[in-house]
Amino acid sequence: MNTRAPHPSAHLTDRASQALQRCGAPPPAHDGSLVVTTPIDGTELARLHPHTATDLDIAVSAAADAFTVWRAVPAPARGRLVRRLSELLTQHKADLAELVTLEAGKITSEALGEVQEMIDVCDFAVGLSRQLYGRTMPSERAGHRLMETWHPLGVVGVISAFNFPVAVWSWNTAIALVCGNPVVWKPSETTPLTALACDALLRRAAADVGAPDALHHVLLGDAAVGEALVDDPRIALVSATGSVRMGRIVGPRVAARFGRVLLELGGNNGAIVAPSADLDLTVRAVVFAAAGTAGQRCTTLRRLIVHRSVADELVRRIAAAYSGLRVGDPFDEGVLVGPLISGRAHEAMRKALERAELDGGVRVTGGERVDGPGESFYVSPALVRMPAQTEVVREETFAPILYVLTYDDFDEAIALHNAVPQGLASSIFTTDSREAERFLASSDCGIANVNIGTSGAEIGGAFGGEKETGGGRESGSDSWKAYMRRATNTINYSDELPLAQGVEFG
Ligand code: UN1
Repeated sequence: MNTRAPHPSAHLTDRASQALQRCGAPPPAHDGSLVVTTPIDGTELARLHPHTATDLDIAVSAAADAFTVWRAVPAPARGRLVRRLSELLTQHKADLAELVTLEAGKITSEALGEVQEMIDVCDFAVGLSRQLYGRTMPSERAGHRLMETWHPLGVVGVISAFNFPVAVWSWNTAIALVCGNPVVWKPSETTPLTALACDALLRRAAADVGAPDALHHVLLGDAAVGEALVDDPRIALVSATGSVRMGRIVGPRVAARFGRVLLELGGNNGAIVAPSADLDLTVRAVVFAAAGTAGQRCTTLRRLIVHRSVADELVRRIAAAYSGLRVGDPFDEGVLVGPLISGRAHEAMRKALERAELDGGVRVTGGERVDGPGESFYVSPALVRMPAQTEVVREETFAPILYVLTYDDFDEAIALHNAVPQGLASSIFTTDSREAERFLASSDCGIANVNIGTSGAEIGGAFGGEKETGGGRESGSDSWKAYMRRATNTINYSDELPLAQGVEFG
């Protein structure tokens, strides 16, 4: 394993503060109770003041007031705000990426990619602002028109996770804004500075185009703030990204007040590798999908289901590629695997590996802690051959562990693939088009790919998954419909009053 210990860095605190201020936010506080550290070496970046339930109440009522103004602004004019945000994100791409690296530990290229994802979704939303199409349907009655129209929904509450601290916010916010909705955002406690930077940029965009300032609010704090958001009847839609455990709480609570919910929960993503697969391409795709972002994407590849005839060779080649991966300081050029987010994440990885070995799994490579400075948790990505899809394989462990299973028969591969509770992303590697099509028709995931990995989706498609992943769809395609209210309109332009279904009344 080619590793390199990151250098201890007292200047990371200054870097965070400067990047934040370049985005137009005030310098971060250092006297609050929300302690922000970097996973790079554990350095304290800030001590922020968490918000209270009263702050939430004030923010939601300001957002609700802003809604009454914003919903009356024509959608293409709302698009101007998002276009300005896109420009500011482009100008501050490096600043935001720096904060993402500092708070989430992503390597620079992936951090920049995440900001690019924000810019892309803004551009998409601007186009959408002229395309919030409804349909017209033929009315069964003469002199009548039947149509549907889409209207702003209300305040959208966004709860986001540490691993995509800004992109997931932007998917929700860019779309919500063009749909006519204000946003109240509770970011992960781990990544509040990136959230404050986004808030500053959006407020500046709003000022530049004359949109209400109260369209956007960030609420920092722990689960209690999230819970208050979930229970607030003024929040029309709660869009929450995080664990299945969190979704089990959020879903029923929002449903109990008949609010709308959009859940983006765990993934336990699998890829099938068929005998005809192009192995050079497969190895590259697998290594990025399984080891990239240190295994901390919801789309990370966690299960590889390989035909017995190619399994030994593929495992050998992945292991060889893993041995060339540099683990270390995500700011360093050449490093491809940054730190795990916390000691807890490391503990979860360690335990999962232990359980896999008890189940008869054989660790081919990786899974060791790699030296890093201060309080940090660097690991080498693990590759584990499993005799069966045991319980630990069916769970999502948010760390770089790739379990390898073998199959003999294609139906068996599909059955194994679908036999997990989660349903986010999936792939097949094959050059047999029949197999590819059968896989696309059979994968029970929201995302199913051919000859590319499970992670790194473009924003133009709808993003989300089935089963325990929660069923929500965000970002592209027609995901915007979740952020709007549909009305069916029947207009009578005749001077008769025929009743539908031929009913006579009087
Ligand atoms: C997530 O991990 O929460 O497809 C989102 C991807 C990214 C988004 C991941 N575009 O990997």
